[in-house]
Amino acid sequence: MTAEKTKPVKVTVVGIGNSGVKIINRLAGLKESGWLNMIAVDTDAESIEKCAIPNKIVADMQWRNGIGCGGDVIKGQRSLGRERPRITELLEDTTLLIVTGGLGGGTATGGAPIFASVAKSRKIPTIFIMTTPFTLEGHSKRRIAEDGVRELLPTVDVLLCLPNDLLFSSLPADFPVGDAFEKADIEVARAILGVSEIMRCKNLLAADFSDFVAIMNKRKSVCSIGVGTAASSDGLNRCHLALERMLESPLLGGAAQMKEADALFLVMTGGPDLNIGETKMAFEIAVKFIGEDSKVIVGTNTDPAYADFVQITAITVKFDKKETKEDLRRNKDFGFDPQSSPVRTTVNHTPMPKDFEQGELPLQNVSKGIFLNTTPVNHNGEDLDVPTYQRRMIIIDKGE
Ligand SMILES: Nc1nc2c(ncn2[C@@H]2O[C@H](COP(=O)(O)OP(=O)(O)OP(=O)(O)O)[C@@H](O)[C@H]2O)c(=O)[nH]1
Ligand SMILES: [Mg+2]
Repeated sequence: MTAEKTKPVKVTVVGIGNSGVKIINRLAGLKESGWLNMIAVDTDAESIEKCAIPNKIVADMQWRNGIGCGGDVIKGQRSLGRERPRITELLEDTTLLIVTGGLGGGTATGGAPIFASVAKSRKIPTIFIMTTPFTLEGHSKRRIAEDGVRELLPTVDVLLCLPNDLLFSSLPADFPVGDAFEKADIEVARAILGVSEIMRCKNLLAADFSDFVAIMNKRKSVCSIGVGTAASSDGLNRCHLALERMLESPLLGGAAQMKEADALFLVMTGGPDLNIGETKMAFEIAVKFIGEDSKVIVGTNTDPAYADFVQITAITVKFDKKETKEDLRRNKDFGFDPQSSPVRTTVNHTPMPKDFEQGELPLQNVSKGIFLNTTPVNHNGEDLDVPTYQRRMIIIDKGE
């Protein structure tokens, strides 16, 4: 990491697919995000059209014609695969790549691994901050998201899955749907901003990004992110307020999550007016929320864009005592299991709400075609009368 330290920091944030593009749009709307290199990528021309940032591409226009992937992961994979040269060019000089989008859709689920692969070949560290589908989206979306996680896991440095259910959990039932999506997207955008600030912490920080990756990558862990902000005009003690808001952040999981953490990253960003007294006070209060044996890494940074404003980001990491990342890659059973740990799919992630698990439906949709009324031909537990593509669950790209 020594070589990186001498290079200017260039954090590239890519929003992929409809959801990713909306999040990047929200991120661009935060005035503190001006230092980030933001790129919007989608196979859907309309979504790109609506996006206000200058760096945007409609992927695979020649084959997809700007109509999106309609939930087909293979199409997403192929479309973004064809954009490899353009992606490589876009990531030029990038010090850290952050990718965001919604797992469950075709473009983001299929395309995100292409970014991971290009970044890996260019030795660019990566953080993927992906949302996972709402429970109400059903079993098939969840499966697609799980497969997406499995695909990303071997290539990325850090994968944070933010459950959409959690993003909406703090809102009352009568909250307008449109506003709820906007709020959720801002929450994800804030989390991205908070995580990227780790790259800029010059003061007090006991570790750099390589330590961050080392801690996150050590073994399977449960992570949560909380971001709190406050302006000087919000009250007498803006740091206190920001801390309170951070603790209420839906993705953090409350003070209990901090208490149980094995490691805590705490990053405070403010304008030139941020003084040492309020920084010290905020860190001292925050540290009271965590256990005695936890490793704490704190950092601060100032930027004129944060004038009269403070942002406190907490990333808690709780290691799984049993499973290492290697175990997890080998493990074929990637099902979301809210009982043993909130999400089993990711190395690094936020907790899934208890009711996320949807039971297997007793449906059998495998057709035996013309072999319907014959005695099954079984080999190694497989019914050979069922077409291979159905037994292996291969998705056939019909080129639509
Ligand atoms: N937080 C949030 N999540 C969203 C939003 N829209 C969709 N999602 C989630 O993201 C997942 C993927 O949806 P999209 O982003 O529309 O999919 P895509 O990547 O564009 O893929 P295709 O449309 O199939 O090409 C969905 O299953 C939802 O869980 C949004 O506005 N905000
Ligand atoms: Mg789309």
